[in-house]
Amino acid sequence: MKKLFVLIVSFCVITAMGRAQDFRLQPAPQEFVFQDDSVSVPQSYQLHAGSSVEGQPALSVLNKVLPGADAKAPFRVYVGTKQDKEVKKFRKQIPNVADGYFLKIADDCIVIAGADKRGVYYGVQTLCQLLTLDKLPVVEIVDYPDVPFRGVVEGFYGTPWSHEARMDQLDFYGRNKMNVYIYGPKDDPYHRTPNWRKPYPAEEGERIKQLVEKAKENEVIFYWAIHPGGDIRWNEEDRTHLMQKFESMYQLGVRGFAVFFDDISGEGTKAEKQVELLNYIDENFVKAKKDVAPLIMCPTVYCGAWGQGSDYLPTLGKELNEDIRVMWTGDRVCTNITKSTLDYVNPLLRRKAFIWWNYPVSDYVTDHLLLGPVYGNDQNIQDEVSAFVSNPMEYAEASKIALYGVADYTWNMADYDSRSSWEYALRRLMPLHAGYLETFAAHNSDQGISGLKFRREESVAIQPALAKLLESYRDKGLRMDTRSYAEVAKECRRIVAAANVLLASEKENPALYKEIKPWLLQFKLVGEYGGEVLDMITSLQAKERFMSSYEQARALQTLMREVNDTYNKKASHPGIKSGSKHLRPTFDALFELATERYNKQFGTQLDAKPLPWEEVKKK
Ligand code: 14T
Repeated sequence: MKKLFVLIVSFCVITAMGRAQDFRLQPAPQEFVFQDDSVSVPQSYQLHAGSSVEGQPALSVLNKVLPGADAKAPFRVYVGTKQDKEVKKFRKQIPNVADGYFLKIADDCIVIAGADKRGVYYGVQTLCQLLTLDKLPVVEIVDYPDVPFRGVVEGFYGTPWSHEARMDQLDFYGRNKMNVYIYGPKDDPYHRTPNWRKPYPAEEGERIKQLVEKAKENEVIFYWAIHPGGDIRWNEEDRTHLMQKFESMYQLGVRGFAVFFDDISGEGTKAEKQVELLNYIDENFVKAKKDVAPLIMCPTVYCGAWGQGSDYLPTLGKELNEDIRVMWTGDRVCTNITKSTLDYVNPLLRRKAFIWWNYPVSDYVTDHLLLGPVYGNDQNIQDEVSAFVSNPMEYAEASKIALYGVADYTWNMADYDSRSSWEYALRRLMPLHAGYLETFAAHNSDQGISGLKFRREESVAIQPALAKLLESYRDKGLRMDTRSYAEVAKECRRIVAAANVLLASEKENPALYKEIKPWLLQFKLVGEYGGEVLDMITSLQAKERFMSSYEQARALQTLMREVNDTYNKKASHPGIKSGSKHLRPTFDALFELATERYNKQFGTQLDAKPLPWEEVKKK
């Protein structure tokens, strides 16, 4: 049913395009037919643009990537929405889904026909991706999103993103077909208690204006969220404060509003009071303005783990105006989104949940980077959610590794492939050194033990060898599994090489470099440590060699602690962890075993206990 078109697979693009081995359209389109043929990129063309796209972002991007509009050129480009006569002939091919589009590339024309303006914009974005090839493939694409609203909620604790990072993110969302950005950083005082009642100082207001402009250029809805629940009084005065704050944001150009009631206690948590306020805002502000997007609320009970069986969610479900969107993080604060959590919450809310996915947010494990693939969310929930937004890390550039995945997953769930989506992201972030970045990301993805109990895979490819090496060395000493030994040794060299290359590649992606540098320093030490530990276990008989590796390994333990103690000090979980799920624990265990064996053999008393990342706190 889904693939209406015969799918002549994408290697046709590859063969037609020569060098484009890694070429991939992402987010993956829903339906496409590539002919085994290609056309040169038109140097000039007759533009037939419908009136509904005049002055719209779709056209300005098109003009940028395809300059050379010329009334006399033989090649034609038709652009418009289904209302426009310019694309009338193709009306039947336009999907009847918001943000959908039909894109056709033929030897004499290009057609970009959208269900709406944003659909046209996305058609142009797909064309932009195809324009990275030397020649354009002859193709027809029918494409539309599975989830109507896709994007990001800047909703973490810790240092909010910089203005520059946000500007860059909005461009990134446009390119990746994400259409919402919700501004709600916990540590902006004007978002939350104490200053939610006050308008922004002029300079900060100016920046918000710029963000709104930038969002518009990228067909992104800029939502501004307020978090009043910490000290709100349910009286007319505070209601007026809130309305005035929203009005001041409206004056700055904001056309999307949200109210967050998460992580509070006391007065602010009362469902009836929240409902009364939200319905009031909905009727007297959102709907009264006529040009404001649907109101979003984050409930106090925002996941299954908070208050099962209370009246809170049913009250929201029954009393909230039906246009108000209600956020939900799943069965727990940080977890994958399943069909079953939606089967639970949607009937209570009497609407489709607006998913706030707490990944790759790392504010509860700030000593870890979460750079792994996006996986684990059910791939059949497109009809049960009204939106799906990701709460990222305070590291905007590094968060893109996950956000590429979220954009791909929310656009086309059934076809989502976490591994290829992740590899695409790594190539986009560091095209010249993607393989090195992959090594780093593969070993920096798990949160470690935390109160929120969300874990990710880490060191997936080498983990079996690590386990086999440790087990066989424990049981059989030097008659251990030599193949695993060799694999692990190779991986240690790969780690050091990746760290060195990335540390020397600041220019390729300066923003990313700045964010991940302390973890690169730590990662390099982990690789070197592994190498020394491997030397220890094969030099048990050779006293001098063993002692030299032992001392190196000890020194590296100290240096790893030093990096952990030096960087990222103000964080809630200070320090720098790398390879903490499998690499470091395996190396520590091997270190301990080898040292104990040496002690036994030579009657020495070398300290066999590895120095942990940090001093273990006494209770
Ligand atoms: F609004 C909610 F959906 C939500 O997730 N709120 C916060 C969010 O700002 C934060 O980034 C996220 C991850 O830490 O989780 C929520 O905050 C918590 C929740 C906890 F249970 C912070 C610490 C907790 F122990």
